[in-house]
Amino acid sequence: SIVSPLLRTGYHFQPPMNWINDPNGPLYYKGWYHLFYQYNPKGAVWGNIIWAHSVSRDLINWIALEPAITPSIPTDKYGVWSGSTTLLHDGTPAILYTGIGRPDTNYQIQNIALPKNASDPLLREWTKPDYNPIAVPVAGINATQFRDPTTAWFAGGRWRMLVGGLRPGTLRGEAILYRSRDFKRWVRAKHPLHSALTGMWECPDFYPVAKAGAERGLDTSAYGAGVAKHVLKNSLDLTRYDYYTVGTYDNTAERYVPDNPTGDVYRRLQYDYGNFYASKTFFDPVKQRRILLGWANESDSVAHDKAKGWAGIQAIPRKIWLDPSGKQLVQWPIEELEKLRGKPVNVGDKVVMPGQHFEVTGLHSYQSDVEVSFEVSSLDKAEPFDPAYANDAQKLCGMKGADVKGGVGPFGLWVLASADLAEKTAVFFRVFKDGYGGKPVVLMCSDPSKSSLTPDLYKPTFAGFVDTDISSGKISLRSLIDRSVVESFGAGGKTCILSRVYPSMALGKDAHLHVFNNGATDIKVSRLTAWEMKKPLMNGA
Ligand code: DQQ
Repeated sequence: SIVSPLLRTGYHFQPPMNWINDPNGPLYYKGWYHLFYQYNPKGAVWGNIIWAHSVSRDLINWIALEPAITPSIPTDKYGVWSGSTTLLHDGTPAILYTGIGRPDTNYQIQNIALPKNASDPLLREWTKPDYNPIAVPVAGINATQFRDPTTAWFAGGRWRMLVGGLRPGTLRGEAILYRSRDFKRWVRAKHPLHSALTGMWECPDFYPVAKAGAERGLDTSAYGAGVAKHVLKNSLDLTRYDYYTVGTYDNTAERYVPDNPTGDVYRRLQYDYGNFYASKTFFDPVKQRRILLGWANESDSVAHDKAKGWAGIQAIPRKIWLDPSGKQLVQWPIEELEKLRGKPVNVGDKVVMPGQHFEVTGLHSYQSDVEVSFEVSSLDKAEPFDPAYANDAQKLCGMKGADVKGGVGPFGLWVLASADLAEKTAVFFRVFKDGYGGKPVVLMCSDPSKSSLTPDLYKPTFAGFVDTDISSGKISLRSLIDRSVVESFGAGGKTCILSRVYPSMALGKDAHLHVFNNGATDIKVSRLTAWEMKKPLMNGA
């Protein structure tokens, strides 16, 4: 079948062509934001991976540079995989990354690269010092599950960093801890920083956060006064989601203890409940914030990826901080994104009765940013919550999709909808009563089951619970719509879902936007604002 060029995203990060995956080593340096990423220069499938490199003044407009790291030494000859950047004491950035050292086995080794010329703000050339490698898979380490070094932090006279791993012969994923005095010679600690029976931990990330509700970010080495908690994230190879815990880090004992001891296995927190993986944060010293970047793979077939000539995008950079509850993080698209907004279209004080919907007109919504504030008139008709689904939002939403009538909700947006509504992606809430402690439970879903008439697409339903107090009836939703991606933020960024969809009719100017209510209770749109989004500089494409 023919793959429409209108499915190529407009303001989400991507190179002009070919395959991309994990964001690598993001940092701010001498006036520029740098993003490296896993890239196949030869095609739209994973393989031949190198570190491609782009720079930006605002994390929205991107300029592509020459690749930063390519295979060249014995310890990275067969692949340069994911890693991170650390600013050394003299301000020089250092890249730690995983190299593949043997042709046939994915034998993994940690390496370091340094700028050839640290006075170049664009950091165009990188060298690999001769003291490479810095960490090899000795006994006790699974050599093929040992990768993705973190940004290092400095504590008590030593640098520390984590490498993701899987304990040999077990299902125990771990964050293997290393220390170094000089950033050259690294010694493995006896104990991993943390571990759990979850399978391999890819792309760990570890950082401090300021007090609950404070939006400012902290340098990765911050410790003590001003640090409320630490966050540990890992990307689970088995489920392909990014999970995190909030907890306490003791840098003398070299231990991290999650606040919720079962948080690794039950009611696990995810950065995003959709298509978002191998993410990484960095501290932005300019705006004193921590920024999260994550990879969104295609949900399209490999044949389509090849026909399109590209696969993979990066999510919109998100500011990330500790929620006022202290129990979870909150994320919000960086404010620079708002520069792309065109003229706003406003709807206010509009009631949507049970079974009704209305179209938001006056803009082309295929490349847009939509913010809505809903008000639920009453929670009386909310369906009872079945505790069997307490740990399985996705299953619940799979059963109770956008077309399944409910009590309070489903209500929300139909985005990328065709004129006849045969195609539409639903992003919505559904409220249940009698959850934990008798409180209502809010479910947020992204339901792509009707997103396209194209056959054989992978159309996973994504869902997460929203830990918000809905007793006032109020809840908000923001969706970044960009041709084949819908990136949504529920309740001010408490729950996020990125979804890839491939409409066959709801393309370009034929895509429509609606508000719908399939519940039995009136829903008021107290305010909706929608903006068409301009196209930024995107790596020359
Ligand atoms: N992708 C990289 C690995 C990492 C995985 C290889 C996560 O380093 O573990 O491209 O998507």
